[in-house]
Amino acid sequence: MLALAVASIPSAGTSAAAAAFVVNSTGTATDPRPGDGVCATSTGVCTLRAAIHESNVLVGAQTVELPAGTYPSSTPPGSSNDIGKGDLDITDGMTINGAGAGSTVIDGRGVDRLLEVHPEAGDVTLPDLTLRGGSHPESGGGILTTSGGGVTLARSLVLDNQATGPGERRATAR
Ligand SMILES: [Ca+2]
Ligand SMILES: [Ca+2]
Repeated sequence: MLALAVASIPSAGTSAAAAAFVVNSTGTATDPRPGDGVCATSTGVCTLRAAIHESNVLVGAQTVELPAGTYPSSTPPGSSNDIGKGDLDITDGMTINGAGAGSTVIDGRGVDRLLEVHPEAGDVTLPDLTLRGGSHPESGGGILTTSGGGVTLARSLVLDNQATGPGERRATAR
């Protein structure tokens, strides 16, 4: 019986917990080596954009930890699917975890929408943060998703985002 009890202990062969990338900069640089498991810009910090860039390329769903602070999301010019410009393009499942809607803010500063969740992204979860200041001339002022997965907001606020395209006006009129 003792031997059986020992044998029933779960093996350690299950996959390790998904990596968490902790953002430590309010900069907007990308990660020059995405997919190596390390979130680092060319100057060695981890920006929100670099963390998303790394998580997009690294296989599996990672968590981006976004401590209290205000993080600019968008860099000019807007309306780009280049990871280095415009909104933050999400192409893989991930969680972007804030420290609370009152303390962690992603701010579009009116440059572009904040997040674009692409068709291949799968499930994206956005707990405990505020998404504000997004603007887009067509659609998705705050978040645009074309993913078949879910975009889940939990205890998060979406404030002061606007889109001004015809589709948005039609949607609003309904
Ligand atoms: Ca990297
Ligand atoms: Ca990933």
